[in-house]
Amino acid sequence: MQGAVKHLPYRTRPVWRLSHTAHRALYSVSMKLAAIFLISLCAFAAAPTTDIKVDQAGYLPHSPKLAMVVSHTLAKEFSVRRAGNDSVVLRGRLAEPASDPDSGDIVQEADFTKLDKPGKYYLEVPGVGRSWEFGIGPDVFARAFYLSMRSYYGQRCGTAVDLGPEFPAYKHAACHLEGAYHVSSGKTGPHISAKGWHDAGDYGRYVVNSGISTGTLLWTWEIFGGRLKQVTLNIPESGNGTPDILNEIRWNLDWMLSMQDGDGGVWHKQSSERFCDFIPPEKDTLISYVIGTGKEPYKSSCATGDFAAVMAIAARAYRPFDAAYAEKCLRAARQAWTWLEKYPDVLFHNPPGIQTGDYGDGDCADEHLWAAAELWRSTGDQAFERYFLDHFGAFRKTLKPNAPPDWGNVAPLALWTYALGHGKNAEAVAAIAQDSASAAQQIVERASRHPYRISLTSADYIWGSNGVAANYSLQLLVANALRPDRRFVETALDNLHYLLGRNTFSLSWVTQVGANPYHHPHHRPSAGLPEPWPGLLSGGPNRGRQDAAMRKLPNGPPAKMYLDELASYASNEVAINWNAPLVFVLAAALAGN
Ligand code: G3I
Ligand code: 9MR
Ligand code: ZN
Repeated sequence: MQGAVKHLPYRTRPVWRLSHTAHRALYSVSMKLAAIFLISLCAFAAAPTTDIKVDQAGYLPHSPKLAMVVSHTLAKEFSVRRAGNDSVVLRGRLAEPASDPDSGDIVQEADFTKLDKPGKYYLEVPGVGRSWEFGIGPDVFARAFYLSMRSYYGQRCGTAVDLGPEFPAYKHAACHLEGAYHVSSGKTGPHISAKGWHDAGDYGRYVVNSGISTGTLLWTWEIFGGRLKQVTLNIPESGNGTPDILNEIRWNLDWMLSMQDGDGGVWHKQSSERFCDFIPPEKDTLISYVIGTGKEPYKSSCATGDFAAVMAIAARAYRPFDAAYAEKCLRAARQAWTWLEKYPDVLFHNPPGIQTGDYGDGDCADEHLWAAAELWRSTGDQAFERYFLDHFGAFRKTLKPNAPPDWGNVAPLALWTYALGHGKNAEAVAAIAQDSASAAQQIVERASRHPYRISLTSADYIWGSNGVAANYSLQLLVANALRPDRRFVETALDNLHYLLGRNTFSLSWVTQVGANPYHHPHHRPSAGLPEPWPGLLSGGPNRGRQDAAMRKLPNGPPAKMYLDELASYASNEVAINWNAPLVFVLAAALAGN
């Protein structure tokens, strides 16, 4: 265009000859229009495609870097371009297509591991399009860590919450300030309603799920604390001399402590009789009941076991910062243990009239073992170690490649804490380390054959499958702590890449993280906001399709059984026990390597 104007000299324009100034003005306007046209053309051509799947947070400089391409054209090549100036920084060939039966996708890998220069990039595949932007750098997961750990502050019950100027509309007034004993609890009258985190998209508080969530976060501190000490979460306690991750965890420990009865037993949950509507927490006026089993001894063994384990870890974690609090936690743990010894098999199921979360585990022997192991690790007392050594053998089989820990299965945590704490019985420690390494090895091998490089099996696409993926990462990272192996860490990061966008939907499953995050979690406080509260992991694909929205979804491959819809609580709710292993793997990734 410029050339065309140039080779028509002014003089040859007889009819509408313009003054020099007018011509310059017209020229400048036409150039601007052309530029706008070209820019909009580029922008149009450059809209990212879901066919190229990247971790939208990014990749660590010295770790493997893969993107997955799913296209019908079966492209051959790809390039990586620098965001901002679009220069090509690397070209490569796509791998042979591989079929993934879990998603039905034909996947080609793009390997750009060689690229280790920090920066912002995107992938381009001729005939397919361009990817969302991602970073390479040692700190690419810092923001995701900050938001996902800070999301617990957003889940706080019993206080006003305000995410501050960065997230102006994200606040709620103090909620659920009054509690009462439900008839099933064995007591009557008012009960204080103290602190805690809302479990998920609902406002219930459940000790079993709080247990594994808080335990996982305390382990995050214990294992990666060196890297986390300085991380501020911008919460009300920030700057008080205690690391913020411990400040946040304490909010929930305080609620758990309030759930212990005078005899040491711990009630299973505190919630309303039914789930409230989609209203902000402070508008929920349903009575918040302490709910028990309905008959003697009213408290449940699984809740009491989890409680004992978590309070024992807390005793270790808070000792350097607040010895009196640590002591209080330890005392509570010991009392819970005593109760558990007396009542090892009291199961919980929702009593009549209660429709909220059940977390009804059919066997509390693993919670018992976890309590013993954590109490031993914190106190060194022989009685706890003896219990552990007498019972751990039966649980060795839980260290397997297709069942990472979850709220109903805490036996692996028991075994690991004994080994991580250098238990006195060297044979037991060696056996646990060996079992863990061998399971991790098998996960690595399975994942390396998976077209998406993830640890999930077809059977793992259950309610909270994204939590399963994150817990595989936890399992691999603990195995790495026991028997260091680079591949364990890399496979753990592969699951993180899956959660942050390298999946069949090209969705980042953490709210407000990445360029293409999911938008509609089943999360009451988020309803009606332009974007959901930040840092929340979606439950993810669920072949069980246990909600009405999902039942309308034609049955298909399990990894596709997901809806980014508010109504889909079985695939798109958020929960503290899924966010916790996400925080764990993000903490591992924080240092960058
Ligand atoms: O483990 C089995 C598996 O072996 C089987 O193949 C599969 C078939 O569907 O089911 C698996 O069990 C499922 C289990 O989750 C897995 O953990 C159950 O069907 C499923 O009903 C169960 O769902 C639980 C759900 O509550 C319903 O009770 C979820 O684990 C649990 O995370 C979820 O928790 C809820 C709380 O109740 C209330 N607050 C929100 C929270 C998150 O959605
Ligand atoms: O909101 C509830 C969610 O937290 C639970 O995980 C889920 C399953 O127990 O139930 C949700 O509540 C729904 C209820 O079960 C059925 N009616 C619709 C409710 C959602 O508004
Ligand atoms: Zn509340």
